[in-house]
Amino acid sequence: MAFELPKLNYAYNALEPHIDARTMEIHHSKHHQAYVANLNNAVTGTDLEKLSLEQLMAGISKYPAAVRNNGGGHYNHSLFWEIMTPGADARPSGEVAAAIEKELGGFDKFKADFIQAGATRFGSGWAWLCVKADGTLSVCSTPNQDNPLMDISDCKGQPILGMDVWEHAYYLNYQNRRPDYMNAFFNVINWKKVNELYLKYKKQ
Ligand code: MN3
Repeated sequence: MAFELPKLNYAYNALEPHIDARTMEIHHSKHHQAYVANLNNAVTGTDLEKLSLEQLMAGISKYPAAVRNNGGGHYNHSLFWEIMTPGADARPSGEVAAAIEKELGGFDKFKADFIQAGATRFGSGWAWLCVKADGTLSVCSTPNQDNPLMDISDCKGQPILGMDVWEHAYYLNYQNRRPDYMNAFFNVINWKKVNELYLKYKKQ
């Protein structure tokens, strides 16, 4: 079963003015599409084609770099599109909001720490909010297309929110101003979806 580019639940221009339509279109239809195509090329005809994306992530240290880079790229972007929405709430609600309050020092501290994780990731990578194995939340970042599901990651957990800090995610609209993009990202976070993912993975 070949991997496929997921459809977005909203139009390319739906996240404007925070994320512009051209960036969204290129990011989804070119960058993400390329990760999907390259992942399929890397696994087709090998034993790996029987594995799910999550299974690939869990054993990534054993697989070729093309699987790590493109499998990570496919996983990360699939989550990224889901945790953004037009008409986003400014702040989290529900149980994830309570957990952010209790475990991460409150929303303002979480936001500062999350943006700091993205700002201090040199070059390309991602900032994450994860549910760790013990069920508590953590904020961390990974380089390139790595993610917290990968066995090689020094930041491990189940990601429930991810922010792409590759230049391709913001350069057309924000040029080199990564902090402006990261602050704008907080205007499009689908907190209902993040809470849904929190409830799903906290139970495991
Ligand atoms: Mn990207």
